[in-house]
Amino acid sequence: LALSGACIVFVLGGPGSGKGTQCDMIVKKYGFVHLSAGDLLREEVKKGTDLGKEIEGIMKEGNLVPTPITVKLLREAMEKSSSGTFLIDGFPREIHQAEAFEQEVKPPQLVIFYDCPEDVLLERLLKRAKTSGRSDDNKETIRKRFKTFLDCTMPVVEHYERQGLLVKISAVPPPDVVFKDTEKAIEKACG
Ligand code: UP5
Ligand code: MG
Repeated sequence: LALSGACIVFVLGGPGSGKGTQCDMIVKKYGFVHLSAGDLLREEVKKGTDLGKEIEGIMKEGNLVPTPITVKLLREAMEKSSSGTFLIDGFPREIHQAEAFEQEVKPPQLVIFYDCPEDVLLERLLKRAKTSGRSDDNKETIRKRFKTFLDCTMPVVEHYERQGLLVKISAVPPPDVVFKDTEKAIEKACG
């Protein structure tokens, strides 16, 4: 299979923790392929298809889109690319999704977790809301996104911690400081 030689890095963290920001910096330095599950879902919403409308409703509630949809979008995006290392940003968001991806694609080599308290996340997201145009960047949906993260995604973080694949990085300092720790994690696991 085309993806059997790929290196997978899962990039996890609460809403607004800086997953996208750090992935952009990783791409600039290392040239990896960045796939944000949220961005892929938002592209589907933009198409205005029935599937897009279903996804839109789920995201507005801060809930998780069914696993087969997200895995299919990720897989298709990966197969379009020839590169060896993939940054999978914002996925898997629950244990079942981790299992599905590992079975259908392959297990990750590294899982980065950007750790950040909720008050900092809320401030960032409300600031971004002024310009993001994201329908989930409002106080009510942000609260729901936090709850989904704690209930569903933290167990994934703990799962990979037990497997020794997790690198936990504080996402509180400015982006360039966070990136120093990101570089260390990448170079240790993928260098
Ligand atoms: N910022 C970034 N880093 C900073 C720093 N160190 N110091 C100060 N400010 C910093 O950053 C957020 C904001 O903070 C920006 O303004 C940035 O400048 C600033 P960003 O890099 O965008 O953070 P990120 O973690 O990417 O935040 P995002 O909002 O994208 O995270 P979410 O996890 O909430 O969003 P995502 O797009 O991944 O998912 C959205 C929804 O899609 C989910 O709620 C869910 O409904 C659905 N979804 C699924 O169902 N399944 C999936 O697999 C994926 C998504
Ligand atoms: Mg993002």
